[in-house]
Amino acid sequence: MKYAVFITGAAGSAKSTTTHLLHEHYQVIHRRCTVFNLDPACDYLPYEPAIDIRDLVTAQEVQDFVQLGPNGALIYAFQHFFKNEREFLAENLDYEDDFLIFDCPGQIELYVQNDDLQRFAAQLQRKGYECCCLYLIDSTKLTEKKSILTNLLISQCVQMNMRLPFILVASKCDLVDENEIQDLLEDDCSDNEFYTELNALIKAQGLTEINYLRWDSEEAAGMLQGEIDHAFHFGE
Ligand SMILES: Nc1nc2c(ncn2[C@@H]2O[C@H](COP(=O)(O)OP(=O)(O)OP(=O)(O)O)[C@@H](O)[C@H]2O)c(=O)[nH]1
Ligand SMILES: [Mg+2]
Repeated sequence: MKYAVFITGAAGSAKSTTTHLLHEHYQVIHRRCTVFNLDPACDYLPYEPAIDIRDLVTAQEVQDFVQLGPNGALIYAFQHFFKNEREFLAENLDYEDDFLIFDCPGQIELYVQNDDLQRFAAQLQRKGYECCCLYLIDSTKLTEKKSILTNLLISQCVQMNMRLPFILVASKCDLVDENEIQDLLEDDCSDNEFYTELNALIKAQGLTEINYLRWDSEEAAGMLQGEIDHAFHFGE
């Protein structure tokens, strides 16, 4: 079998760090793993990608040639890449028993106004890849009910767009008290009717089942592997 994992989440939510963690872990457990950087705006990566969107186009190059600011340039570069390279990517990604990891950009526009990634995932599926989407939320942003609901709703936008098995992970949990987040998640916000309705919807969707990731934990990579394997029904 062949597998592809899309690592998504808002800007700074630890996508590249998680990609690196997973890549190293797969090497340790002798899984063949290929890593792709799909972020045309990043300056630094903690890993060495096999394919790097920046070798073909960077957000800075777009900014230099087109009248766009940094966010518009990132989206333009991403769309340009998929318009011109989707066939190349799909033709070159055909490794038996392989795990592909895609480190994606954080801009929500790429998921709510654009279906390049979703179409690319569908193309991989046609080539026999099982795909899943891991969505990271920076847990330091989960400090009040409003931000929890907002972040979970944004995660739903990504899930709706990607149409793949979905894994929700709260990152940077070394910086927060997980129990406080869990209490906020379970609070039914009875003093605000709109939040109460939203909360019920989010609970019904199973979105309160978040995995907590702390990079100082020895179990972090194993937890990620377990969740991804579960999404793929790996070994069943
Ligand atoms: N304390 C703490 N910091 C973390 C953790 N994971 C990542 N970071 C830090 O968070 C920052 C952002 O991490 P990245 O992995 O670059 O995040 P990203 O989502 O790839 O960021 P963009 O690509 O810019 O959207 C970096 O300074 C990391 O070192 C964690 O578990 N705990
Ligand atoms: Mg990154």
